[in-house]
Amino acid sequence: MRKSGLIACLCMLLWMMGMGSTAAEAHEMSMVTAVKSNLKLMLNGKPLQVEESYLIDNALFVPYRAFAEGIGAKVNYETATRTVSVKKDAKIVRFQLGSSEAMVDGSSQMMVGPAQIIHNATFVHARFLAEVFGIQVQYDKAAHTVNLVSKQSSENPEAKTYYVTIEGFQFKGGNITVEAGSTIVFTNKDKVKHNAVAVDGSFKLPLLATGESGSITLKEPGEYDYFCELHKNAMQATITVK
Ligand SMILES: [Cu+2]
Repeated sequence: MRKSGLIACLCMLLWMMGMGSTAAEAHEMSMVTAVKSNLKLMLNGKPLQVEESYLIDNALFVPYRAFAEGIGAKVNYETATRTVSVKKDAKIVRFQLGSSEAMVDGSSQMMVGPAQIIHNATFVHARFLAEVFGIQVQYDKAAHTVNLVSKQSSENPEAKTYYVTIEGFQFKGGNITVEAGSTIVFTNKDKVKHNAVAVDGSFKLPLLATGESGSITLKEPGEYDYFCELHKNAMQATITVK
């Protein structure tokens, strides 16, 4: 009776030790190096959906396929060499799973970390994959949002990015003159929701909650009178595109 109890105890102990080490390894893999991220991704003011994202050493890693397709690129995976190709316009980026080296149109560039598998999906550094295709990346800490702003290749090289703060029921910096093709990022700092809607219907931002941002890109020269849908009388401004 006593002996069998001791053996049972020993077995239990060995089993727990075994469990302990696998749990620790799993912990190291999934928790220490990659932390699940709750950052939102916005592309030109519209949400870019990815199933999951992770922070690895404070760098945002996203599932490469959803992200690449979201920014308008085409992806291909070659199983034999474990190589991912991402193509957008005339540019091709290739990288191998587990490697930090990427080939951009045939020339080598280093990424902050390797493309890697987390929970059966392959993740890659979001900023790298965006910037390599000329997409600007802005991190809005307050809004927990990463804003991606793409430029069309046909666009005016003079085009810039402007920022309008919505605060105190006003479009601060909202009466502006911008170069054709410029992007205007609106950020709401009020406790109530606001948006920006063009009188002529050429743009309409969704209602932005506190800390949220949305952006528009204006390509056609002209005067764009706009207002906030919820506070039409109090909030009006004009963007001039030259
Ligand atoms: Cu408003």
